[in-house]
Amino acid sequence: MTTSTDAKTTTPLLTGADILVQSLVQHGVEVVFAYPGGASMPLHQALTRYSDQIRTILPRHEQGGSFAAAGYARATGKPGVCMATSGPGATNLVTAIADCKLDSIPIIAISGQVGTPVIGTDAFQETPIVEVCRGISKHHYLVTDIADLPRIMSEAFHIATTGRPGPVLIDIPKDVQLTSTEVKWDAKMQLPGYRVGQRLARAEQIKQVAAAIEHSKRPVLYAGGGIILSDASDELRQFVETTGIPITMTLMGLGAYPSDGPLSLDMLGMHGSIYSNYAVNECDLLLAFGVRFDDRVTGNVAKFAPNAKIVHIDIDPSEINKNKEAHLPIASDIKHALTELNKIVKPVEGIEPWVEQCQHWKKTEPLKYDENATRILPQHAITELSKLTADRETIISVGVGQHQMWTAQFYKFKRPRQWLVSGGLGTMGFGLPAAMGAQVAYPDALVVDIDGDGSLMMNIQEFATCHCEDIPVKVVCLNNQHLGMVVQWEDRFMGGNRAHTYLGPIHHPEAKGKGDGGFVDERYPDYVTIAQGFGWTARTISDKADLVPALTEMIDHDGPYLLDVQTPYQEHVLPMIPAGGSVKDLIKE
Ligand SMILES: Cc1ncc(C[n+]2csc(CCOP(=O)(O)OP(=O)(O)O)c2C)c(N)n1
Ligand SMILES: [Mg+2]
Repeated sequence: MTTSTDAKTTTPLLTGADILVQSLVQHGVEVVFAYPGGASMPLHQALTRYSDQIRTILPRHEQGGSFAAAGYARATGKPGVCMATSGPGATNLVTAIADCKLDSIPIIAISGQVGTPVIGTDAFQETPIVEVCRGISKHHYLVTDIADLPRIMSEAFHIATTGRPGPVLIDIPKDVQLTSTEVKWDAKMQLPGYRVGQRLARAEQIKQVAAAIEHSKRPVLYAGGGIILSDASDELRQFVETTGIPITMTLMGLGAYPSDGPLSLDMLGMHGSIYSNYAVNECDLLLAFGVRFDDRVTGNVAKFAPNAKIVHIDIDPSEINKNKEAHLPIASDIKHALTELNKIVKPVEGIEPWVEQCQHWKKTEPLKYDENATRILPQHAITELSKLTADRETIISVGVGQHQMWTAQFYKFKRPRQWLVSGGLGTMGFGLPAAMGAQVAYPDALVVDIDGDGSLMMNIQEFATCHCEDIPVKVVCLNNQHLGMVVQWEDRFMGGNRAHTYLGPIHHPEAKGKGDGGFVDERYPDYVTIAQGFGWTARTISDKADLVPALTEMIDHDGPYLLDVQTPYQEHVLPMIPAGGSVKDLIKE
């Protein structure tokens, strides 16, 4: 946090809007994704006065802007900032705020509000956005006095980025934006109940963990998004290397340890690898680091790691013993805990047979698909993209559905913050704007949104933002003409009855599941024409032989590029442990 005493002497009077924007500058903000309206126009006017210090990007929908802020935050670790007007603008931020809450992503969402004299009167474009977001934000402010603004800004950035990170909403009425005051930048934060600094594992707790490791014969490390959020990937790698313990990662934890690393068991859970789920099922010690025992990981929680002693380390004490009771519960920053553990742990004696067993499962039950299929299978497209981009700085985002799970399975992530996924909320429409935000942070990186045809549609208007703001995002649309993941559940659990999961015209036989079961050539909509209409370069392919050349063309292209890949819809994401099930319910075929 920066405080400026100069400002006190040189700018005696500043408007609320200028205080807010100047405060963003002081907090190191480089970019704001902001869509204007009546109640936020003074903020936008102020943004133009600081345009040499902050880039303001106009998204084409506030949901796009807020997911771009989230993508920026996920890719950089720095807080992302988005802004909207009151009423409909503010409610359009709600989904991304909820998304960031569930995935612990630091964003600052700023909304204009109607003037303080009319708050509560159902004034034009009034929504009580603080009330709406109470349960889905880490914290929230309605600024009623301009004098509070510098303190609120400091608190908001502090809360968003410390402890377990999360979204903070600042709702600022128009009259507070317009009024002027002599600023006191050095206002102290007033957060008496917020004491994140204490969450560090104590020396005796670290010793207990080390002892548990020493006595185990079949340990498994279950690592999650907390590793990435606390910037503890290096410490984690060192820990794995020293101890020799096999590691599996959650959807949010992918990249914490390289998927091609010698001890990687890849992702666990509902669509995780068979070998990771076997390993967790049979381990005698589960080291749950920066995770929350999400139901998509555990299935039937009573049957999850049934024979294991459980060490759970997480920064948020409310996660400890929430879903699964831990034998060694520790509320701590995981980077600190790993740093301390690394000082005392040794190679675990006698785990060789266990490591061999894990390698055996990995070899005999790999993640797989039909490599000889005549059509382009989505898994194949992802595998080829992974190979083609392995040696360059690449960031991958996804929508939600089958394509998301296949990307988690088949893209070889090597480093933290390379993988942008809406994990907890599972929000379709996340992929394109998240990629946009990451690309703004890293203009020279290759940023690819591997999307589903359904998900892409949900924020497709951001094609315009990418074109107009020179954001050279690439999109690989795995187009199966269906809401594939829902189709998969229809096929597996509902007798294949199609219930509004076909994305083409309703008179097509496929809409009722009455197709001939073959490859469906008709595609609706025409994504290539749409993308071209937005100024993108675009191409569609359906022949397998075209895949690698087309991916290469996309990667080498200078600006935004859409590659529409026509895939069959009959593929299922496997393996699968049905919701609420356990390893014994695992579906392999
Ligand atoms: C905003 C939102 N609405 C609905 C869902 C439920 N849902 C989960 S996956 C899915 C299908 C996604 O289809 P698509 O993007 O084409 O991906 P595919 O599964 O075909 O790869 C749906 C409707 C969701 N996750 N998010
Ligand atoms: Mg689809």
